Amino acid sequence: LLSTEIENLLNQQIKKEAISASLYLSMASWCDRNGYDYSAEYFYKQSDEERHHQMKIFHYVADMGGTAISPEISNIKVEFSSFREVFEDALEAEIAITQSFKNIAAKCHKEQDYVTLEFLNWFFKEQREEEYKARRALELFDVIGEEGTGRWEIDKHVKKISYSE
Ligand code: OFO
Repeated sequence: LLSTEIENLLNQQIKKEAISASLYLSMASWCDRNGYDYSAEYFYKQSDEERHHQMKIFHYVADMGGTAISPEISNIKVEFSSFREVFEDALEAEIAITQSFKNIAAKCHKEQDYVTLEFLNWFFKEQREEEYKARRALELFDVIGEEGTGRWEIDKHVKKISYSE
């Protein structure tokens, strides 16, 4: 059984994952309408993954006898001031999510909730990958540069970002 505090933290995390899914969808839409097709594809996929994270935690709470709460989401950013800003926001969001998981894990340690701690391991691995991809994307802006056909070139390379362990 989950403690009330851990259950609350997990429900907050469900909401954060839902916000991430929504934010990535918004980023995909922005890239789509601004002609960055590969990046749009990248963010559509990221959005699906976040939905998967959300559901993974949702089922965990439910399976552990808790009340999984379907979150209300509002105020998702629609406009971005530049192509680069989209990726900067993505990295910032992933770093915040990693920190959030660390806080839950710290609480689990304190309460000796080793079952939830073990469940969280999967997410730490996942975050390592997500942060890597977001950083890699941002590096493209520095390596390739945005002048001339730079942004077009960056978009093409976003397609190739992959993570190997
Ligand atoms: Fe990328 O945030 Fe979910 O876990």
